[in-house]
Amino acid sequence: MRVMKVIVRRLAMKLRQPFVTSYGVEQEKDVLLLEVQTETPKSGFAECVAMPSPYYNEETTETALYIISKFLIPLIWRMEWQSREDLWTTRFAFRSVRHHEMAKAALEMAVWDAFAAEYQQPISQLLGGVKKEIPVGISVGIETSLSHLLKQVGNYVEQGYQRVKLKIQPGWDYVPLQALRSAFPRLQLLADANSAYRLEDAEQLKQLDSLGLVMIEQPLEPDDILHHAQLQAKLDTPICLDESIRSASDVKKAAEMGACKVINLKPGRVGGFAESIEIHNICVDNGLELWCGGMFETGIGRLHNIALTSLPGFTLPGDTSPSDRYFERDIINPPVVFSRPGFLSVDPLVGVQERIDWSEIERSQVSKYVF
Ligand code: OSB
Ligand code: MG
Repeated sequence: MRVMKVIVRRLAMKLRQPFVTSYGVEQEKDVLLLEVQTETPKSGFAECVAMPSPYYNEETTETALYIISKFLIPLIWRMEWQSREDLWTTRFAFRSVRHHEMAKAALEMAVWDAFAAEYQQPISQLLGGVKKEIPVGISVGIETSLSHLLKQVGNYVEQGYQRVKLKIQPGWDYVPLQALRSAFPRLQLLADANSAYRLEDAEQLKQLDSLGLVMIEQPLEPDDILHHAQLQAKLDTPICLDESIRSASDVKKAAEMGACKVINLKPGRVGGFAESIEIHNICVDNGLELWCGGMFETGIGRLHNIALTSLPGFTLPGDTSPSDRYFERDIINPPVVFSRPGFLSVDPLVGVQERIDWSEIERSQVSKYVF
């Protein structure tokens, strides 16, 4: 398989409701959607998880667009993929570009998706997936009202979500978590701080130990694996790393240092599927719990995350909620829905092309670049 053409579409998709985290508010989903066309021709798709502002990490939609068009696409023309093993060469070719994992992931995953279409193999099977159905959790943004939060979470629990993740920051942590714990004593509950704390806040975070959280996600700064290890030594609650993990090598370092017990894997954050499989294997070998996170993906990224979650080492429900969590209308048809409350089935899809809703893509498209 060779790639003859790359089409980059930029879409603006309305979110159902603004999503608030410790780093800011998202109103609209700014999507870079990549399509790679092969000789046959078949098309592979993937979306970039970079956001408009550099608050989650330093990449943005604009930097990703620049890196993809100026540095990554030129590397693709010389490549050829004939076997599943060849899919690891994309990641290798991209190594000359430092970091920019979100930009790399978009193109790398589009190549995997094209390979699935070209050789008519389910993407989940290509990745090494075994599960037919996966459990799902939900991520809840920062709220101002406790009663509204309780109502909202009650609604999610009723819908069947298998666990609830609450975004926290100093001033919005113990009180809402404690309220959720007393309202839902047996709920799998976790907190995501998106790096809003410092090691000096250890005592404040230690208070959360009494709430039986399944984990606390990314309490400290992204580059600070060392202090996460020091914090983990003080906490009973397992630490989960999200922003700190950009590569398999980061997972190895975190495991060696005892910086966490859980990994939130987002293929779009670590440079794509090949790196994700390696991370999965390291987690299995080191006894780290693993789940698949999300970045408000459209159905295309969602289907890819679900396919990845079908690998055996994903031990906990992910943030791979159905399409209607964020979008009134998704760009895939049918949208992602529960197979039964709290679960999603793994579609044996030979590339997401089968489920693309072109009318929705056209409706939300703001620009298009052809390479
Ligand atoms: O920290 O996990 C995060 C969304 C965007 C960026 C970072 C994060 C999130 C979420 C929502 O928590 C996950 C989702 O439902 O897609
Ligand atoms: Mg997170």
